[in-house]
Amino acid sequence: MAKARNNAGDRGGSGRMTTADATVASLLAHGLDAVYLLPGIHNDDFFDALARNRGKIRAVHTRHEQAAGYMALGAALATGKPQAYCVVPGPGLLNSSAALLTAYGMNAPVLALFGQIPDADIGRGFAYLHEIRDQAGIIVRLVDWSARIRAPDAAPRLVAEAIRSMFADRPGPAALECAIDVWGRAGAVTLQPPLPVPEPAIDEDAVKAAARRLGAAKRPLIVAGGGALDAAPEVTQIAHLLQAPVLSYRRGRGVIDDRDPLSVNLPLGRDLWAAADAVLAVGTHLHMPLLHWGVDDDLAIVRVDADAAEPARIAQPAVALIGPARPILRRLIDVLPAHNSRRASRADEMRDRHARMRKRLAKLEPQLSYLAAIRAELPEDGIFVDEVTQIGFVSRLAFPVHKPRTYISPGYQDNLGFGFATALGAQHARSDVPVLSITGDGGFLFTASEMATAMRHRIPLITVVFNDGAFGNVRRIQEERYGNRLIACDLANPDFVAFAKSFGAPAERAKSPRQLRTALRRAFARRDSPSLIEVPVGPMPSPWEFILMGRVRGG
Ligand SMILES: Cc1ncc(C[n+]2csc(CCOP(=O)(O)OP(=O)(O)O)c2C)c(N)n1
Ligand SMILES: [Mg+2]
Repeated sequence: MAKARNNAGDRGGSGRMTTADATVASLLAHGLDAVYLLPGIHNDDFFDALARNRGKIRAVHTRHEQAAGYMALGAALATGKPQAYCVVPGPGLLNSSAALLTAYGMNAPVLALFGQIPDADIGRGFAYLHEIRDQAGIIVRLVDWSARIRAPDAAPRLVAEAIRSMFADRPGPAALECAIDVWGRAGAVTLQPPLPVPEPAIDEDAVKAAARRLGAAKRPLIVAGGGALDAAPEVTQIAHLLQAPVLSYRRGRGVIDDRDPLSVNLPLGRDLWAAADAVLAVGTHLHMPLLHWGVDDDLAIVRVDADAAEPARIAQPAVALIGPARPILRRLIDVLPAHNSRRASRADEMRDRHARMRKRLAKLEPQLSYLAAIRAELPEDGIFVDEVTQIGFVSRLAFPVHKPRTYISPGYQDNLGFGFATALGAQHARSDVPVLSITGDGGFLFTASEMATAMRHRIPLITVVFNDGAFGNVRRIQEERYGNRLIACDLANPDFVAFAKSFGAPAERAKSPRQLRTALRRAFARRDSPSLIEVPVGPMPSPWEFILMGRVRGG
């Protein structure tokens, strides 16, 4: 059997091979060139198949399963391509589950490969190593598509279906389980090419209705979410046709270049929402506008969404267009000119609005100055990875982004501790551009042990840890809302510079935005190892009045 496996691994074609070899060959057939993982006996045969394909697919092992999941997530978000991670069942699955939840929330093409106990005994409660009740039932709650590989000849089809599902309908993660005794089982296998992703027909009547509504609007607004990332030129072109400002917040940042005066941040977007008569919402839940800012009959909403269930969830739209944004918006660009009003440039008006907004935000110091230092040193196509921290919150409003997929933010999960490991994955998958992770002292220690992963795999990520000795956001809320009754918010920290150095990573401290710039320049010059910069900071002014804002319409 070992011989059959070796042959299959070398040949990479159809023939007699194990489930593990068939799975690796199928991943390769779909263009995957890395698996983020942490080993264990359930998956030994799969790891051995990876070892025999070492030149074609990299095995990137982490120090905790959550980081394997987050690295696959970061790689998927930075590239827009499918990425995989593999962990043992039970605790391995649960350790990675926050990352999988985040991948779901961010519609990221992450394929989770989970081990299982012996196939015949699944569900019988025999107390096998890592056994968990109804593992498949847990997985079904986390992803839209999942299956168990039960034989070698099933692997190619299941991998292909899993990966197609990640780009069809509502895009997002998928999962495959495989039992400990099935990975190594050999049989006749026919490999197969990737399955085409079905493209839903475009509803021409709805496109015309959308063009009429938007073309007639006096105060149109566009809202771009994560579903618009692959339609950046189309969104920008429609914005110019309509002279419509484009609001993006976390996931949609970069869809329109922030140098374009039509690009607006969240609070400015809310001002415009208040007076808008038509909105084009592309690949966004519209959560904040609909639930916080309000809606009424004077606002015609056109939704473009890959998920047919999404548009009517919170409020019935005037028009819903279902499918991937790019082809739909292209069609809209064809049809819109015939229905569009004559429009004067709004560039001057928007510049004026931006200037006033900058004045309102100016009190958010030192956050703005640190972000300016980072923007000055991070190249335009470098990737900024956000975190749930003071500098991160302000970056969502005021860090200029120029291209899609260069700003990675956790989306509605907003899960503390996602940043460092996600950024490691982004940097691993995009070794051609620099990646920078910002994190608080709280969030960093969620996955700080992955500095070992960064060293082991020589991932040149730059991490800036803003250290205020606290879960600062929580602390400020306790000060402001609970009469300074502090609980569970002050932190005992390591010396972060010494911590990074103990792994062999270059590290230094920067005590001002100016010092941060100099430290960043040194770090960006280094492409053979990770770098860490610790920035000691004090309490910072609250950004929340610019994020959680009340109703502006609909009573
Ligand atoms: C998984 C998860 N747990 C808890 C929280 C709640 N939370 C939000 S911000 C925060 C503190 C963040 O501390 P730190 O990373 O040091 O950033 P700082 O606010 O101090 O800048 C916490 C605990 C969360 N968002 N996600
Ligand atoms: Mg902190």
